[in-house]
Amino acid sequence: MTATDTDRIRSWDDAPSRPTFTPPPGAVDAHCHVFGPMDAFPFSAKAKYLPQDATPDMLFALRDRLGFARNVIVQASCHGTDNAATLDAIARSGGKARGVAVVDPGIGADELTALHAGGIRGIRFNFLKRLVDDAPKDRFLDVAARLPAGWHVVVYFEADILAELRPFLDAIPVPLVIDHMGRPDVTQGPDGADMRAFRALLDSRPDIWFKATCPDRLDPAGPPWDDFARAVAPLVADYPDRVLWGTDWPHPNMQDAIPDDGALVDIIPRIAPTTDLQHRLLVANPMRLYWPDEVAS
Ligand code: 0GY
Repeated sequence: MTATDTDRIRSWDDAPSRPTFTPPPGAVDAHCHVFGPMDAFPFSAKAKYLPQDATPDMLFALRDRLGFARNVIVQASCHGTDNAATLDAIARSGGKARGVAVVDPGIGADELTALHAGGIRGIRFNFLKRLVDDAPKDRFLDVAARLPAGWHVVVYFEADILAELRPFLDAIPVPLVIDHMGRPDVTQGPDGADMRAFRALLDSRPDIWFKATCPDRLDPAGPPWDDFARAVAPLVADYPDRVLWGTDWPHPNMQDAIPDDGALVDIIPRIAPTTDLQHRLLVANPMRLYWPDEVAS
């Protein structure tokens, strides 16, 4: 191995448990990533972490093992604004994956059209300083106003900047999807300050969606992530038509606390206890957002 290979990190479990919970037919893992393979799709010079390859075949094998049918692949920050790895994974999925890109805000109409043809249905704005060097709000608003019809914007931020971000979020003229609920402190409970601020955001517009994801990132107590389940279940119950779920595989940057994907799936019935909620969370909602062409209107 070269020195570079030695430094590359692995943040996922190669042999996750099989979940006890069986997802409904057609379930969508609506937040996951691919890394590389680096030989074909090198990482960005600005990448803040250098992962081992997490390939489309690995992702699709996990999808099948966990009982899911489709994936929404979110461009990971380590690939910068070159979406080739994400597009390659979508192309290999046989129609079972769509994606969210990260673009230079100066991107032109032709490139956006090409991304649409490749299965992209949204772009991601990342405000985590440990992942990206800059997040130019003015330029983000400019590109958000030029997106192809039906696209949305995914936003990733931490709870402590939500108030500061509100004017920017309010100005985005397309639907929003908030990654990991804006990373609330789930130990505050369902009525804590972070959850109250997040609910105020959801209540401000009917077209803000969220991902009830990442107990492993949000609950410092670790599995079985009781604080996460307690804080998030009421949110899913109160906004059942605007919520998505995903594994977050290959769990970027979680190399020191790699979650078991089977255990992650088993939190679903704790945050969505009825078959009706589970169907909305895993099938109806993501299909409406990512495969509207397959949903009867
Ligand atoms: C996530 C979270 C993280 C990383 C990325 O694009 C990324 O690199 O999203 C993180 O480190 O919190 O959603 O995958």
